[in-house]
Amino acid sequence: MTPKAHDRIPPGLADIVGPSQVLTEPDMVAGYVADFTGRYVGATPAVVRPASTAEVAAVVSWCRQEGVALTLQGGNTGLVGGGVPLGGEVVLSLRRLDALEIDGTAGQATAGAGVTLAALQAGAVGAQWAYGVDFASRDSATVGGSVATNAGGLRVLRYGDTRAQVVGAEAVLGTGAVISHLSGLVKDNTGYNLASLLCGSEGTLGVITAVRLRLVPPAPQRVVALLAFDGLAPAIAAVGALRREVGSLSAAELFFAPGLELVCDVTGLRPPFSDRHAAYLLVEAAGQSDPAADLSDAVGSLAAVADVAMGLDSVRSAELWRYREAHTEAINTLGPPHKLDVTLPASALGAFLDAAPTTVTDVVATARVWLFGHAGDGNIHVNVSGLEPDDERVDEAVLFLAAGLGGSISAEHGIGTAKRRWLHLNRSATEIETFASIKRALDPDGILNPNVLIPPPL
Ligand code: 2HG
Ligand code: ZN
Repeated sequence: MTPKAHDRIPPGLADIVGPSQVLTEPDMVAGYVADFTGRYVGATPAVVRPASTAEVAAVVSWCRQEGVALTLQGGNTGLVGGGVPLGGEVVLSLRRLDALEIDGTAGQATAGAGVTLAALQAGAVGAQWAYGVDFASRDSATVGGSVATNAGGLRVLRYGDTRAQVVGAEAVLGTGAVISHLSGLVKDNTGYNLASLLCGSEGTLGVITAVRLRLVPPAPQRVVALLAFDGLAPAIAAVGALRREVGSLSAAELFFAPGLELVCDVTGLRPPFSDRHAAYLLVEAAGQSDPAADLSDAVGSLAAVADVAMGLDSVRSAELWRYREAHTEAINTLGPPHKLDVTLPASALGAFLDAAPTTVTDVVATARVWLFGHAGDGNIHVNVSGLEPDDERVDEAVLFLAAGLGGSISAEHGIGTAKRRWLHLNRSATEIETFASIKRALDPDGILNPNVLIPPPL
């Protein structure tokens, strides 16, 4: 059965969640149908906002019975069109599932899908722990979305991606059945790891309602250095050297002169250095004892650093981080960008960064290319402005470039709707058919995120 997109208000939903939690008025649903960039804009007959796992299960069962398709949504910070109702689906918002429990003894948290990343981080800190995943949209992004997309972010080189934090999950499958495995046992070889399967499944297999997450020891002593380079090669070489030499390294973020200048123009920040430099590397070290000496020594032994700004206290560190974190909002002021989130093998990072700008302008000469990202794990965000939202020629050229160099077409944002037609660049036909088989088993009627991740049959 192909699930229907609805052009009318689904009446049974209000009986489950209460009339006030089924939003239908255009001004009420506006924040749920368009993504942050404005590139992906859908439409929905209703946004339904359950408050418990039981309500989610009832909503999914009702939708299955009625053949109604759902788009699952957390904080709506996704960047690949996976969280907005591009096919006219009913939006299932998980934001009200916001219970958070910190188990200080185990060093773990049980978080509802709607807990924001910032609330989880604050809860962990309050219990003298920390959460290992962090990214710029922390105030809006939710735990459920971050698990569904296996979010990466700024500290992957230190703590791994979201999957590395997940030790259990509760979810409502597309059948309406609930699975719950939240005990958090670190050693637990009792069959398939369904939490790990759900992680990165982009809402195609089940609705994650809660997760059990490992916490990490706090690293309150934190220093940041912004390094300037007059070429790309020494900046890339510095990443490898610092990863090897600074055991407390927690981030290594790369950006370039045009991006920095745009950030300064848009935010009013003063440039960090009096001279312009080609490439910038923001590195952070964090630990229980002061990592400043380790980081300064390692920076001092790097070749070809043109200038350095140190962030030795939290205020200056935050200022330096802002040059990197404000890229997304600054680029968005130029109109909806195309975002290509790729990972390169370390050995091909330089070749990719060299080739990316002309790969774009060979296709659309007037396009503007912005490169930045998480150099410590090879994840580069190629943002392109000046393109029509539905002109995918540049997207295709950049993804072919990345895949041709041995990279991934999605590092951390997921495949969503935007990239599923290029999934074959990284996954064999047999793998994609296996994905489809798993989906059929867990979501037999295809009602969960029907236009996400798995390419439609040819
Ligand atoms: C980041 O690293 C996010 O800041 C967003 O993943 C990247 O805006 C982007 O393309
Ligand atoms: Zn990122």
